[in-house]
Amino acid sequence: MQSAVKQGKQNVFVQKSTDKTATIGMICLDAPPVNALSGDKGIPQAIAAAVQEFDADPAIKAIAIYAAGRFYSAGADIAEFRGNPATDAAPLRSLFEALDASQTPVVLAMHGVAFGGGLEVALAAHYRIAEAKTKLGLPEVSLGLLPGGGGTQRLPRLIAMDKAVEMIITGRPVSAAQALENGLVDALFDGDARAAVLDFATKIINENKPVRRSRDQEIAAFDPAIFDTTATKLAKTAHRNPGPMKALDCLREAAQGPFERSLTFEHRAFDALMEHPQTKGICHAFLGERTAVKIPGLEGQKTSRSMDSVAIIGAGTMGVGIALACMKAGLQTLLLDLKDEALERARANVERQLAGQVKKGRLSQDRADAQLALLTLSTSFADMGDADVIIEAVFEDLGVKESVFRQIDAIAKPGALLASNTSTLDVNLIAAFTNRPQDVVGLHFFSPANIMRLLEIIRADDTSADTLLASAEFARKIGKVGVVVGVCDGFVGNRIFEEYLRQAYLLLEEGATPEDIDGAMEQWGWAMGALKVMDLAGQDIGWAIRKRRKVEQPDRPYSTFPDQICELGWYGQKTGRGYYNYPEGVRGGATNPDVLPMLQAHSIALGLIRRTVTAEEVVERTLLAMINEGAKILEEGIAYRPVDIDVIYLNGYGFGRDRGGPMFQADLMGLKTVLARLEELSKGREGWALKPAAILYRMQEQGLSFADLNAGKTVQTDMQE
Ligand code: 3H9
Repeated sequence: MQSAVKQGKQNVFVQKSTDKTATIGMICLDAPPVNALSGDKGIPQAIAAAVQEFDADPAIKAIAIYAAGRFYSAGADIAEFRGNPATDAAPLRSLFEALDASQTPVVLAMHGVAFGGGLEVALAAHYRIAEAKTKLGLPEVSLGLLPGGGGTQRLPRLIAMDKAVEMIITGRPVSAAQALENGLVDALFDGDARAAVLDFATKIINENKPVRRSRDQEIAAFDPAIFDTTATKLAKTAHRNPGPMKALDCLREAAQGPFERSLTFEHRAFDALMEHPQTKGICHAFLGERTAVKIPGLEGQKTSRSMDSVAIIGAGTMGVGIALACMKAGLQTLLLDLKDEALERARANVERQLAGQVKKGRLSQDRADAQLALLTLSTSFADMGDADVIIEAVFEDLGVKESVFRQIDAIAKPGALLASNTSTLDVNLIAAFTNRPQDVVGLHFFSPANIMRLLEIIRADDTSADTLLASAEFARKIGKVGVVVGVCDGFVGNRIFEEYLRQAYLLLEEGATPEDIDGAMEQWGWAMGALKVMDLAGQDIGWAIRKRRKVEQPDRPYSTFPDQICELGWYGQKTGRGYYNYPEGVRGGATNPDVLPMLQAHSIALGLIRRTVTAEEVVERTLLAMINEGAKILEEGIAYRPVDIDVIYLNGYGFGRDRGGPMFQADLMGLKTVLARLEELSKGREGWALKPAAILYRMQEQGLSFADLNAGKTVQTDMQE
């Protein structure tokens, strides 16, 4: 067999493979890391050109497409979705046209992952084969999109309509075995994709198989009721993600045909979604989560430390949550506490939580047992000497932390990662309790620590680069989104949350009810309104912070209304009463009828005439407060990039994924509007709290958006100018 007749562009390699029987045109996609079909890199264009060139060559009897690397393809390049559908989608669409036009049979081999546009290229090929472990999917709806490369039109021509609806509407991939069974692929293979595609192409030549275009196939008979029943199911979530319902419309059109007409319908629907602000928000979230975990200046570097065992000091709720997360990741987990009773309670809690997961079918009994076997409990601090990572999760008091860190310093092995789970204290002070401040970092988990994906990694002044890399690796290992931030009161998340809450409380005083506030936020996209969050977290925690603030920041007064709630002992869910009542069996809380009269009296005492507060006002004021504080955080260098703040809010605070995060929202509003609204509001009641951050003015002068800062542009200071 001869080969390597011709080599093509950078990420697409073409060659002819000739044996006794025939010549096959080979096209190999090689674009690490995920073989995304980047139009900017000319990938779909190069494949299309190769298909056309091979098709024009009478010696070539079949065209074979396959990919090199970890897997076949993750689909279109999401980073190139700039909201300009005419140009963003054009290169891929030309490739589908080239495949449809080919008079030479095209065979395509998939391995590992075949997603989105990648699978759509396969659907447009004439024969498809998949390596036995491949996952095949059209996950576009999870980005707020729909398969816009003919996927909604070709898939139901290859597999039954109900299966196509299921795959496209849920975005869930199918296994290679399922794909074979439902007719999505023609054969499975083991091993090398190049060899397999060559074999299959040789076979179709030998068997004289024809060109077989999916577009020409008939949709098999099905029950049309599937569209209405699916639409009813989707109606509940359509306001959060427009993709699935639009995809369903395209499938409905496919059933009407003809292909060309319904394909145009699909393209238009896809193009409209590309410009939809919620779709943009979801795509920003996807890429943001992969950006925010990278530490500027340390990209591509790895720690040499091992991260296989962890010791957690403090067996309270947080300690148990962290332990569960570590056990799930397969780490040897040692839970330490001074008291046997605390450890007994912790073990019972761990067992209860694992049993709960088994009962819900989320975990097998075997895996639960295996996780439990990783847990050791001890009252002896000496046992933590071998741990790779030590996490302190004790009472939030500097004196207590000092005593714990002095013991850690005495016992921990050299090179161990020493972490505090403090949410409020200065990590520099904590690091100074040890003789190895370079190894000390803050790891701020969010409750429940085994569920919430966010981990704020707090770099203190002396934290070494390798300690940051080790912390990022640890976060990745236990399935968290680890975002590095600097030291300040509340770090990034809680510092912004405080300003957001301040506005919610001011609005309560001005006329809103808790239901007005939470209803507006939840309708807009938050998983839970601010006041319900406080009821869930425990009002006493916020009360303690406000008492501290009163002393530390007397010039930044807080509403005293939440204090009145706390004085009554209404700490929220744990006491059965807070802003809401929590009777047995009522999920999410019921109206607390005593709150409104209390608010009315409070407003009178402040000399305020209560007014109607609209949902728009609630959303705008709280969001502007977040954006403004986020801007200050960037100005101070506490967060590296605006997208880090977005990712913190998406993963730790229930900010709606379709809303992309507060800084993304600022760009949607436009800096001019943000500044104008902040200036206006800063003239009003307690306006000091919304005085625009200086950086916002500089950004406006220099024509910069937050997206520009994410892309690496910097804001010039006056000194630099
Ligand atoms: C589409 O196809 C539209 C078409 O229907 C119509 C067109 C007309 N693009 O997740 P990982 C990057 S829409 C660009 O950490 P894993 C990612 O940012 C697309 N970049 O790896 C990261 O970058 P970095 C439909 C992408 O092994 C790196 O690759 N497709 C894309 O855990 C590694 O990613 C999807 O929705 C992309 N499509 O998981 C699939 N995908 O190196 C989305 C990844 O800078 N992707 N990157 O950190 C995935 O589900 C996972 O990435 C995958 C790999 C399972 C593929």
